[in-house]
Amino acid sequence: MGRRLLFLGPPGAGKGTQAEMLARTLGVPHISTGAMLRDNVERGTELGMKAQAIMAAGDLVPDDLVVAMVKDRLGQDDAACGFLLDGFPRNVGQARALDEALGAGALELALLVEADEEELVARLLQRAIEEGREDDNEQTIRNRLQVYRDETEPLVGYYPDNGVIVVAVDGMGTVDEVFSRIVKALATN
Ligand code: B4P
Repeated sequence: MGRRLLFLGPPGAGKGTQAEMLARTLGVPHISTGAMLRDNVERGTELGMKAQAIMAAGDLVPDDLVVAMVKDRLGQDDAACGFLLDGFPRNVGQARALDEALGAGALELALLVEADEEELVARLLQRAIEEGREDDNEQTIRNRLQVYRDETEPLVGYYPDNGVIVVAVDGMGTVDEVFSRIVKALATN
């Protein structure tokens, strides 16, 4: 059985970047709800049409839509032997839905990647220049950070209360430096 992990952390902390590298190293699928939603927007699916304006404002797409999408993805064969969730769950309601779908004790560990707020904003503004993502503008970035504090940060308390350890990793520094910290944290947890 491969590992069953999830990444927590504010936008810009490097979750997506690190999750992709780690999933490759561990040989498990990288399941990013942000990437899946952006793919739906690009393809103009019904889900994409519902999600587009919400994502552009930096708000959370409704739980029922995201939970159905993740359940479907976790039901695919490649996720039977482990997975790495990135960007999901985003609030306590999603975390409860995931617990229900997987059954108690299925999640092993949550990695919490953190960085200073100025660094988060700088990285996302840099990505705006490089990739032109619709939600990487200053106003939306500030909203995403607020949504993170209000909705997602409570999971840092929720998981230990529900038997899943949360391991904090310093997300400052280069991508490789952060990755080594993650590998080290996993070797001892
Ligand atoms: P996400 O795609 O999850 O976007 P994010 O939180 O901004 O983080 P991301 O993973 O992209 O950034 P990262 O820190 O890796 O979500 C986008 C939107 O989708 C949400 O706002 C919401 O609307 C919707 N959504 C997604 N999941 C949802 C859910 N479960 N429920 C409801 N709605 C949901 O990296 C940022 C940048 O930093 C990158 O450009 C990277 O290259 C750079 N970077 C990384 N590490 C670095 C380092 N060490 N040094 C310098 N730069 C670095």
